[in-house]
Amino acid sequence: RQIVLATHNPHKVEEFQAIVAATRPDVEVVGYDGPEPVEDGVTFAENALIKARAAALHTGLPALADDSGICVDVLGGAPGVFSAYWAGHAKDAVANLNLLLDQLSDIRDPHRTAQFVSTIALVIPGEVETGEHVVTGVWPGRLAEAASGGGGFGYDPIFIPDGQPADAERTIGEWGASEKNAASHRSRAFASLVPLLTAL
Ligand code: ITT
Repeated sequence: RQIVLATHNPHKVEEFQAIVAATRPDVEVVGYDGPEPVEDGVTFAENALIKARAAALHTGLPALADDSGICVDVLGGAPGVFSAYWAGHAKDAVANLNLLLDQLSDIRDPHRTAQFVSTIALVIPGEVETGEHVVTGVWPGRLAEAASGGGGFGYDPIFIPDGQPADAERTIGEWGASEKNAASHRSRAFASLVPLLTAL
């Protein structure tokens, strides 16, 4: 069984390969290098469907796409769907993260709460109406006041997930890849998708 992953973000490919292997080792996640559609949706679900539909159409394979981001409560859910481009058009992860830290420079705990959100679309070609599925995973936490750790990608160095021992809290940048993949918004969303993969 092959499934194409409609992303141009190599970090997402790595994470999905590990997450899928843990539950469905019979499914091979293949990369997608076809045309990149314009992501002009205003919700994670719209953008995930835009990406998955394009890859399913182009390859004829079942396609998965993740649209994700960080939603900061005190900013009304921003950056949200604009997370990849928060500081401009260049998809510059360090600039994005620094801008977010600046925007929160006057905000102290307990008001620095945020969630990582991953919405995954699965599009199965040929299955009109029943062939599109959308699931979401949310990972609650808060933003650190400074970046730490070199692991992961994007906003990982400033996100402190809930549920850690109070005297040993770390950002995801300080977590290992397998630790992140066992707990993340992406793996939470994928867990909801697993029952739907029986159709593959
Ligand atoms: P594709 O559209 O090609 O999949 P992308 O990186 O542009 O790649 P999105 O449009 O979904 O994907 O943007 C997601 C952004 O949200 C990503 O670039 C990061 O800035 C942030 N993000 C999402 N998941 C994250 C994670 O697990 N760790 C850190 N930052 C994350």
